[in-house]
Amino acid sequence: MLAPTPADKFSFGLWTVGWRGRDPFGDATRPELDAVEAVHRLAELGAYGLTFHDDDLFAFDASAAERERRLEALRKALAETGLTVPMVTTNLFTHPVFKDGGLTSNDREVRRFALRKVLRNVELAAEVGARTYVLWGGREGAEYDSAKDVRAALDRYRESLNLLTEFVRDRGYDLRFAIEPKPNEPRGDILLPTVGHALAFITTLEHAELVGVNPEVGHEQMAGLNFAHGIAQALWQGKLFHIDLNGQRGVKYDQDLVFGHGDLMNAFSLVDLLEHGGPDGGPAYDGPRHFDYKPSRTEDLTGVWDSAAANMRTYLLLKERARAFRADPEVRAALSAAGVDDLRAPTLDAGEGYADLLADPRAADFDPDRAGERGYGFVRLNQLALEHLLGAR
Ligand code: GLO
Ligand code: NI
Ligand code: NI
Ligand code: NI
Repeated sequence: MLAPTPADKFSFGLWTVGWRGRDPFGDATRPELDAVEAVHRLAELGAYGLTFHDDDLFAFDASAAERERRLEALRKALAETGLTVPMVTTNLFTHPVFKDGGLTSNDREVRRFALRKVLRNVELAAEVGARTYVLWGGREGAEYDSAKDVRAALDRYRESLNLLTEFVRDRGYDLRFAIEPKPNEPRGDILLPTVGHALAFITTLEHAELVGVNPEVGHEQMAGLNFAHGIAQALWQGKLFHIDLNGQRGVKYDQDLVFGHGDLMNAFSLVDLLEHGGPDGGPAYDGPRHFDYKPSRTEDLTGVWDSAAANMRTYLLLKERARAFRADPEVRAALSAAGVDDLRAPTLDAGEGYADLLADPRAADFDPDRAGERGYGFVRLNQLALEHLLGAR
């Protein structure tokens, strides 16, 4: 039960286990990891998918022959292991050309170059059978308010997304886009900083049905937000196309810790939500459980694979704990005492309008002072959750 299998749909970015530990203050602490080796190790550990940026696989300026050579090696490793590529993404952040962004750079020629880079890689994504194309706009933003016309930048973002959805429709690709919000880092302020901003932006697109979100645990927590709440809203709007799981401890730089090594209580609620849907059942999430973490810089290669395994094991432990939480009759009683089920009843009767509500003959019976005395028992419910999480029940 705690041994991951492909049915669990765990996937990893090639840039995660492949991270060499280079940070703004220090050099790499680990050797380069070959994509073929990564595929084999991840498959052995029980993962089902590998994801990558174009530049993770071949150098930014690789020749066509070099690209093909790398791709062929990857295809072979995938065929040998049965690992899939559920998602592909573009690197629009490493090369200096993207210092002011890709799709929203102030430089029009840079924007055209960035769009071509994405289009070419979307072709590759379709070829390797990916169903989701992630757009993380790490450089789309600014450090200085006067340096970026945010409204024009959003126009350009929209223009790009409209072009991309037209492209996949024309080509008949079975591929949807997922925007990954992040509040800051590497830019001082990044456009579409939270799940909420991205969901609102998506409603303005020509083919909004092809665009959803790829929220990352740490990114929302860097903005001080409740990740599980953001995911609940994305599910509610049918927009949770993909997810980046990791750990973050509070409002600070992007830590990319192992899943669960940050806010464990919220990770518990998250797994409960992803696996079971709301308290009444659906809608749950059936896409890849994708880990976007970084094996800490202190780790050697053994530590890399230990940390990869830790992500999956923690997820499965939380899944088991969430199942026990839901099955506990005391929890069910506490949920009902807390009124959690009652929120699902519409506030108005069928066919009732504001006039009926205002004229409700029972209105005089409601005593706000008495209602204000009610204790909801939320703390007791939360303690039950914590005890299940700790394995104390
Ligand atoms: C950085 C992001 C980044 C994206 C990746 C996929 O903080 O999390 O790793 O997830 O580029 O588009
Ligand atoms: Ni991230
Ligand atoms: Ni992160
Ligand atoms: Ni991410």
